[in-house]
Amino acid sequence: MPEADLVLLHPPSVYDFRKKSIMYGPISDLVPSTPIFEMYPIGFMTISEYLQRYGYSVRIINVALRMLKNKRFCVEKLIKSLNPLAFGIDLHWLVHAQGSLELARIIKRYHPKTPIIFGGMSASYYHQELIRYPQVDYVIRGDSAEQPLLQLIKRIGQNEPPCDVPNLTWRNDDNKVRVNEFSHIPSDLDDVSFDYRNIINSSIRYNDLIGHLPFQGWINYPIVAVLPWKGCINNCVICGGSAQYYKRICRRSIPSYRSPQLVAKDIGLISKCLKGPIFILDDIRQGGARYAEELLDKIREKKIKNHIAMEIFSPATREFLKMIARSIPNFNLQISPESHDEEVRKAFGKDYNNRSLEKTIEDALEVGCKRIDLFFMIGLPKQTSQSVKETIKYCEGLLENFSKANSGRIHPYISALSPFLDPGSRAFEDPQKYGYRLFYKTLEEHRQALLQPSWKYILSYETEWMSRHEIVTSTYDAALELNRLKARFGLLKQKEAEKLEVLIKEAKQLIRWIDEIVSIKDEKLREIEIEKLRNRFNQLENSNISRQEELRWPVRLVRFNLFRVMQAVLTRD
Ligand code: B12
Repeated sequence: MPEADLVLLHPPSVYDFRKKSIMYGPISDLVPSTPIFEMYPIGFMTISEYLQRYGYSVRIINVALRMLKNKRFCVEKLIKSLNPLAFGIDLHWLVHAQGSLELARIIKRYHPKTPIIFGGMSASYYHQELIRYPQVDYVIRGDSAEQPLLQLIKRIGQNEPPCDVPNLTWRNDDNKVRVNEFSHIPSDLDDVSFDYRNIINSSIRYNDLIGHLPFQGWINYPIVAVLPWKGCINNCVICGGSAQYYKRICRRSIPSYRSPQLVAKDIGLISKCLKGPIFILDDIRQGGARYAEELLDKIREKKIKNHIAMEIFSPATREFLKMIARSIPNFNLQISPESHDEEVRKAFGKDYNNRSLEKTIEDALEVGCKRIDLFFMIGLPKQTSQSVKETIKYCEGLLENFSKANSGRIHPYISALSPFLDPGSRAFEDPQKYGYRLFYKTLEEHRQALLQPSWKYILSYETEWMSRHEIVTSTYDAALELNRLKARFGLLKQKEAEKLEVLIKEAKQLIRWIDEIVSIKDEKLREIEIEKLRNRFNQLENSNISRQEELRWPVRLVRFNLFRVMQAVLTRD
């Protein structure tokens, strides 16, 4: 097998989760991953293509997924067998704080002289703290690592110090931390490639399909994402990808856009090979009305049959929804009102009323939207347990009001803001102002938190209005009610709802037991008692408070056009 110049590794959230007794709860309920967060950043794809363009070979290994898929898979054996110029590990999401650092430690043990490079949103935020771990040699800051990484790999190959590599934090030979200038802030996204054929190609070259897959179950549900830009113009209080984060940490005052032609081309290429849903990340109106119109026009020319899901950050006009319907026959929407309570929504940073939300739902259903997912959250400023109950009542009202036009097309979801409050968000930087109390602030505190026995203790915050305990119990209670509603309105089969009900009640019970165990003073005894619950945790594994399958948009019967996949890989057409 060819040796890669750079090996990009995606860690599990906790290493080694297979040996630990932790009740993760519903922390990953609303994303395709398991609580191990096995999905690697989409940026792995752009990094890998960019470096290859300049003559460096890159191999992606989704270590988290390989561990999930095979209980006997030996990470150390894999690490030992590799011999690249450098290793790259993502610390994009803070939930990988423990897994990423532990994986790096193992690599250092077998390859003490091979540099280890970290990158991603959390790595950028914590670069000064991260570089102090002996297993970390370099941190690339910012949202666009391709070019700095290329320069760094060149310097590593030449055995020269990377003094001129932009956006880099590193330690020199005297062990002094150096923070290079942050000067690489590309204004557009047109020089990177979101070409999934590259990943297919790489999995063939390295004979490792699983190591390249984005998450468990992807083969049956091949969803892919396209990215119109990086950055955000909104400043939601709890979001670590808000305008404030990008400005402070990535030095980006406006988003960097990918031209509508290229986004449409990305979608066209995907639809030739994959018959699964395509998710256009972010609200395309962020780029302005002309951007949205042009993108929709270009997509229309491609005559896409795949289901396409789009996010809208605020209510949309009927005109805009009609424009989407004209371009995308199978379009789906995601909206996150966060709470039914307009005051809570406003405190979150979203200033629109329920009337305009309902009008958008009504219009979208009328113009032919295939499905609308509505996301509500628990753990928000000004939100009480009572308010959460009222949110479920509001969902009931919505399902009732739209039951005729609805026919199963409205899907409400609720979950806690978990496990961590995003670093770099307004609430994280100024918790008191927004009514938050943080249990963990540094990277090391978050790393250790991930080893706590239940998600209640992993949860990094509580609010003035809800204690950590209330956030947890109210999450389970809301889920119970919402699932009953879903069964009543035919969004969940009765049997499935009953099964979920049993699991949620079991989870609540376990949370209580863990509370009792945590209060045991003797550490050894505490560990023994937690270990006794491991089987119960395992039974709950993957079965959370909602059915992840419900979140899935339809996949056409034949999920891949294998002929097209092979043709595309071989001919790049
Ligand atoms: C798209 C997205 C998702 C997609 C992920 C798609 C994917 N595979 O990447 C989905 C919806 C699945 C998702 C899920 C989650 N997300 Co999210 N997501 C985003 C969003 C909207 C955009 C991210 C983005 O633009 N990426 C841009 C792409 C092109 O680049 P990239 O992947 O970041 O990679 C570049 C750099 O980061 C860097 N880089 C990344 N990795 C590495 C590694 C190395 C070695 C190097 C050198 C560089 C490097 O270089 C890359 C190329 O330039 C942001 C919000 C925002 N507006 O930013 C939240 C955001 C990133 N998500 C967040 C969170 C918390 C999550 C979840 C943990 C939520 C949950 N509890 O379930 C999960 C984790 C999923 C998992 N890993 O299994 C937080 C992260 C806060 C934090 N610091 O931890 C954010 C900031 C906001 C939010 N709350 O949603 N998310």
